[in-house]
Amino acid sequence: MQNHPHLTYLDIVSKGKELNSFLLSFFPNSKKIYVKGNYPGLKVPFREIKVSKNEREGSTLPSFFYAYDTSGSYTDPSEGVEIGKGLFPLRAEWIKQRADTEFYEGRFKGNGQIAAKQKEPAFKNGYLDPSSRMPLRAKKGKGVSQMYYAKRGIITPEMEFVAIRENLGRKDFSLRQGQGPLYRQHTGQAWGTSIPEEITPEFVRKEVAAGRAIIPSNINHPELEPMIIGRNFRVKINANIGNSAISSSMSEEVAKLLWAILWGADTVMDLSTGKNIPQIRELIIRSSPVPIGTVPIYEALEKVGGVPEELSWEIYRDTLIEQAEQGVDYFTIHAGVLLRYIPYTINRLCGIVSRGGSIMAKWCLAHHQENFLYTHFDEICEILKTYDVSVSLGDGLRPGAIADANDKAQLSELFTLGELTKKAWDHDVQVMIEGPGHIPMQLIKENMDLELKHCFEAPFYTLGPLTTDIAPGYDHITSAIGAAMIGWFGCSMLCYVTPKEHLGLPNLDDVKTGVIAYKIAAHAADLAKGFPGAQLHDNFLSDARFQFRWEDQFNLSLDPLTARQFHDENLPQPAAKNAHFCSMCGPKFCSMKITEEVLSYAKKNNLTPEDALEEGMKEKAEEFKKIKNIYI
Ligand code: IRN
Ligand code: FE2
Repeated sequence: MQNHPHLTYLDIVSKGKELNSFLLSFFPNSKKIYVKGNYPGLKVPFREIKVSKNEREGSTLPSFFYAYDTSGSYTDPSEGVEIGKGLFPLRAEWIKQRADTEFYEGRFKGNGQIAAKQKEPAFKNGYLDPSSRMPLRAKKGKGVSQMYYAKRGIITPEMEFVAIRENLGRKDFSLRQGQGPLYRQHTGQAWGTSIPEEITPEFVRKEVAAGRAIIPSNINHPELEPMIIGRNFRVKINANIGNSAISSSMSEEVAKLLWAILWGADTVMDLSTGKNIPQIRELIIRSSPVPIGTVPIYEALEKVGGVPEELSWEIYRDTLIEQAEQGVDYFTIHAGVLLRYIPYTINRLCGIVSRGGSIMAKWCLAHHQENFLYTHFDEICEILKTYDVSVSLGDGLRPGAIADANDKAQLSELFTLGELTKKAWDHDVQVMIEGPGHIPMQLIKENMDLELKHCFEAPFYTLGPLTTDIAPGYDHITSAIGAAMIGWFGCSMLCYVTPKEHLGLPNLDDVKTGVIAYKIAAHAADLAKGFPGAQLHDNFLSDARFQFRWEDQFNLSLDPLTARQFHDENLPQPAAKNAHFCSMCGPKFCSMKITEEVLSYAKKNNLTPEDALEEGMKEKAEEFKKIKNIYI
């Protein structure tokens, strides 16, 4: 990106105590604030963006805007977070209070040995001592998942936390009580959804109980700041990170995690293959305030030397338990790739493009047996419910070319995912459904409608979709178009695609570009759905733009430093920050400046705005006539 062309992961991981100020420097005039809940000690983070005094007459707009904040305590200077130290385990007490779990000696010994004969892990100044880490599991006969509690009418602190988080810009902040254009909000079209004016903990509970939303929150990830994925909530985005056999290191992946959440990733998936998978994951989970997802079949495959035929249920099961003990919040499981569907992919232009899907297809064909993820699905659910790991049912047969969109292989798998959804719900396991892929625009809505119908409204989580295949190097754009559409139609989470898609492993710049492209798609969808409060951000920025409050315009944007740099390329002088024009049109041709003049003309001459426009335009016409040879 423009403002840090040579940023490498070392620039992030070597910051030490300066990490906070370094990360905060990308958001001038912003500070971390917390909104308290009813549950003792519960506080929900937001990023407050301070704006200068509003000059609009009669404006009651406050001088701050609260943005949804995914960056955790990395942007809270009072926390003194450093890489490797781990985060404060804010959920530890909530989980303990439920009295439904027990510590036990787990399998993972990657980051120091578990102290012998200890009953509980040790904490130093409130922080977990990594060398004493022990996993938690459900006590025998107890349910621990958010869905378990939701179905029984119980509101958890996690539910209250997400309710406050989603209520941004609503009554809590008294931002919608004003009058005039700043408060104007378009009505949206939320296809088949019913988003309430106020999101209450009880509304959250109902959505989770119905399976329409999930709160991925493994009991072994106490550092997590809970978030919700469902179509009656803000559209979320996921960023994929992870090393491959040939590229990238452990600290590089942690740098990507911090970078992704700084720019707004709501969840992060660690797709590491190659060496040190458990060690990388441990560092990522302990450092992450957002839910972490994985595709466990990748690690299982690594264990058998990369030969899919050698995979077995036992190896896979052990991998699931190890990852659940570490605190992975959701697993992608390709249980819908059935043996009989594989022949449907033969005549495709691009065959099977899912990594997990192709591994399972190879196993099924080699053994001529049904997919063991499908045949052992109940046992998988038994494991997931012990730790409250959510399942993301993988789309192993998604289309990988525009020509293959919505074909028999893809849709057959979708119907099977619906069948598995019901099974998981019987175990109180939280479910979301993965979707495509490569889909032309006219076929996107059908995907959403079929998913809702056949998967009983479980949240949809799609990869893009890419709306054309002709732009390698720009697939964050080809896919953000599809992502915005499907988000509007009801998709709950959008898996980002970076400019490196189909070409190579993304670096830090690609991660940022991908996250910002998807923040745009998700927010555009929230606007179109008429999500209460979403448009307020736009109104704040539009207002700053119209009043030529340049600094505010930069600071309110998704990427303030880039916006500022683009502006400064032509007009670097400090005085230009107050100028009522920019270098795009220059002082004489700025439409906003002209309108501003029209309005003040009206005031001076006691005209209605319509008269003024007429009068003002006549005057402007005269002015224009005086400027000669403007095109030469
Ligand atoms: C999301 C929707 N469909 C696929 N995804 C993501 O793609 C999935 O969650 C994972 O992060 C990534 C790669 O999955 P495959 O290729 O193993 O299916
Ligand atoms: Fe692709």
